[in-house]
Parts: sequence; C-alpha cells; structure tokens
Amino acid sequence: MTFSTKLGARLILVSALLALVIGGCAKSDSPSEAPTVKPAGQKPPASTEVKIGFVVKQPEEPWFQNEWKFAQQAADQYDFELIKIGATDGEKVLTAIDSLAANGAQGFVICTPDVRLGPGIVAKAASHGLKLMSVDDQFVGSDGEFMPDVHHLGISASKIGQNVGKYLYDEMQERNWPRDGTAVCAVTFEELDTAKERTDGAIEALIEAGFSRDSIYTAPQKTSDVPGAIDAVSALLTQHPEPVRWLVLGMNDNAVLGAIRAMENRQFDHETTIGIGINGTDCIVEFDKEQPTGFWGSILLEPKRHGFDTAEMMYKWITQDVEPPKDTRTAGTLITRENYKQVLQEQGLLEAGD
Ligand code: FCA
Repeated sequence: MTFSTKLGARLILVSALLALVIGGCAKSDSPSEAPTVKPAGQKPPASTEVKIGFVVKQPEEPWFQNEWKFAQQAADQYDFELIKIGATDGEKVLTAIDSLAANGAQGFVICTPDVRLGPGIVAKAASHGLKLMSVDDQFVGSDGEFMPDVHHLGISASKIGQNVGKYLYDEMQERNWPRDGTAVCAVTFEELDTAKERTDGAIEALIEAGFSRDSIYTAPQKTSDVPGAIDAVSALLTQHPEPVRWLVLGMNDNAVLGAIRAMENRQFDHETTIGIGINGTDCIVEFDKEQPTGFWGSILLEPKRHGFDTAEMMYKWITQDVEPPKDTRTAGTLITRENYKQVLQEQGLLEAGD
C-alpha cells in the first residue's frame, strides 16, 4: 500500500470512527485494516518499489557515514530501498547516476566531489528522468553562480564560520593569551564555496574581535582531507616559524585535524594551540584520547537533518509529489572535550554508555 493510499484510507477511517480513532489513526498502517483508495492522478510507485540513491564525495569520512546512517533510518521508516554510492570524481558520479537508473531508482541525493559538475549532473539525471537534490555542497553553473533551481540542503556556512572565529577568540581570552606571539592559521579550500564561506566568516569574526589582519595566515589545502591539511600547514609553519601560539580554523574537522598534526610535528601542543573544527563527527576520536590535544572544539552540525531529512524529502517528492523546499540551511553547536558526549547523545549520535 502506498503512503498516499494509506492516507486516503486513514481519512475514511477517521470520518467513520471519528470519536474512537482520532488518536489511533496515525498509527493505523496495517494494510488489512482499511479499504484501498486510489490516489488521484498518476499512480506513484508503491513504497517497496521506491529506490533512492545517496551519493557522497568522501565515503570514508565519518561525516558522510553519518549521513548514510540517517538516510538509512528514513529508508527503514518509509520502507524504501536506499542505494549508497561513494563517488570520488566526476566520472564516478556519472557512472553512479547511470547505475541508479539501471537499478530502477526514481531519484537521488548527492554531495558531489566537484560543485562545477552541477550542470552535467542535472543533465544526466534529466536524461534518466531521475529526481535530484544536492546536500552539503551546492552546485555551481557554468557562469560561476549557484544553481538555485536544484533543490539543496546545506549549512549556514558564513554564520557557522563566524561562530568558530568568535569561540576561538573567547577561548584565547579565557586563557589570557597575549596578542603578541599569537597568530591564526586558517586552513582554506577556496574552490568550494561552502568552505570559503566558513573560513572567511571565521576570519571576519576574529578581525571584528580586534585581531590584526597581519597575524592571520592562510594555508590553502590542495585536497580537502587530513593529508591535504598536514601538507598545507607544514608549509606554512616553515614559512612562519615566529608565532609561539596558534589559533586554528578550517572548513571542517579534517582540515583542523591535519593542522594540529602538522603543529605537533613542530612541538606545538594543547597549551599552545586552540583548534576548532566543523562537523563534530570526524573529531570524536580526538576527544576520546586520554590526553587533550590542540583540537579544542568543533561545531557539531546536524548530520541527521542532512541524511534523514534529505532522504525523506526525496521519498515524499517521489511518492506524493511533495516538492522539497528549494534551499534549506542547518545550524551547529559548539562541542568540546567537556560536553561532547552529552550533546552527541542528545542528538542520537552516540549510544548512552559509549
Ligand atoms: C562539506 C564538507 C563536509 C561537511 C559538509 C557539511 O561537504 O566537505 O566535511 O562539512 O560540507
């Protein structure tokens, strides 16, 4: 029975048994309970025939594994099949879309390895009649502008970046670090807009708080992973051996983790570095370490909304023709060694007792 068929059935139940079933009807989903009512218009696929792809650019990263985990929860709840695909480059993305179509999928959610593949992905999806929505990284068209017609769910990148800058400054004040001898290491990845918005936001907030621009150094990553950040920051530290304390920021946890590792190679530690990442997922190993490291905190994003909600939106779009909002933005919360277990538990990211 389809979701909308169930809905129709429930309406009939409600009118017939109004007083009795008002509370219980929301749970009435046993097919034998109610007569079948055909939905108006084109017949949507039965939920068991629904197949939805979830394509991610860096499948080995905890952030994306969390998105998959939550998308799977949506699949279990709505009884559709989730097809998870890791696509690390453009060619793999196009092959993934072909294989989704060949497997009978009706749509997919994607975090593309390169936002400039946007027009190609849109064309490929359209050629197979697949519904499409982007998550995390918003597509960019050939004119260099975002593609606002592609439904998207991403983070409020500038705002979250500004919070990173603010929290870094607060923690520096808390420790009474002198301005002299303290510098900022910003690990940047400018080719990705959501990354640039985050690091720009953090730098802006530090400058607003009174940090001088000439003690802010950028370390551009060639690849947006831990090794890419280690290389970038090692080069920066060779060029600038003068600072004795560092505030560290980057587009995500991995950027900051790489920076902290590079700093440890130069004998900086948790007393001389304050690093704040973004994601709140890839950094857990760091907080779990017995001894504190320079990785001080992270902005925990909402992987459940990125995974569950996007998959749910796609499901409702396919089965009930409910179009997702064009642009959804999510927020974040600061976590540190002190509060991470509690916050992660509250958000269903950690089982109690772990
Ligand atoms: C980008 C980053 C991920 C995560 C996501 C919300 O895709 O690469 O680490 O921060 O945005």
